[in-house]
Amino acid sequence: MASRVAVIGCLVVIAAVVMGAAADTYTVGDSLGWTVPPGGRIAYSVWADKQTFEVGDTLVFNWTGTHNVARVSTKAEFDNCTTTNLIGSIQTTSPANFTLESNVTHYYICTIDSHCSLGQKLEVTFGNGASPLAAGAFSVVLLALAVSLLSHM
Ligand SMILES: [Cu+2]
Repeated sequence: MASRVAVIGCLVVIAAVVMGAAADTYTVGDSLGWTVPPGGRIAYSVWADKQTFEVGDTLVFNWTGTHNVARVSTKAEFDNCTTTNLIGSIQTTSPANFTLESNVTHYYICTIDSHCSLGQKLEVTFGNGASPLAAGAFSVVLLALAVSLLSHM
């Protein structure tokens, strides 16, 4: 009996860990922060390639000095550093948090002077990591297992 309780306890903990893993927070550029990168835009491409972004994750843009963060909707705007179709408002206070709310490529640029053309831009694409949906489904399976164990006690 006690072992069943322990098993159920473990399942609950595992479910909590899986649910927690479904939403991560990323500091854009890590120690570089959000700035005009010394080597051009490659800095943020390299940084983004190292991450496994998932819907529900949060990006935190940290900066000092004069910068901002604007989310643009198309690759053309991103490439040309134009802001004709902003999604939401331009964030002007650091740290600025953005949630990756859907499974589409997210584009962020700084609109100050020529910062964007100089490489202060970030493109976020989604990889093959477990989606929140998969994590949710896994949790439901664990819950069903726990309920089944309880009903046999
Ligand atoms: Cu800037």
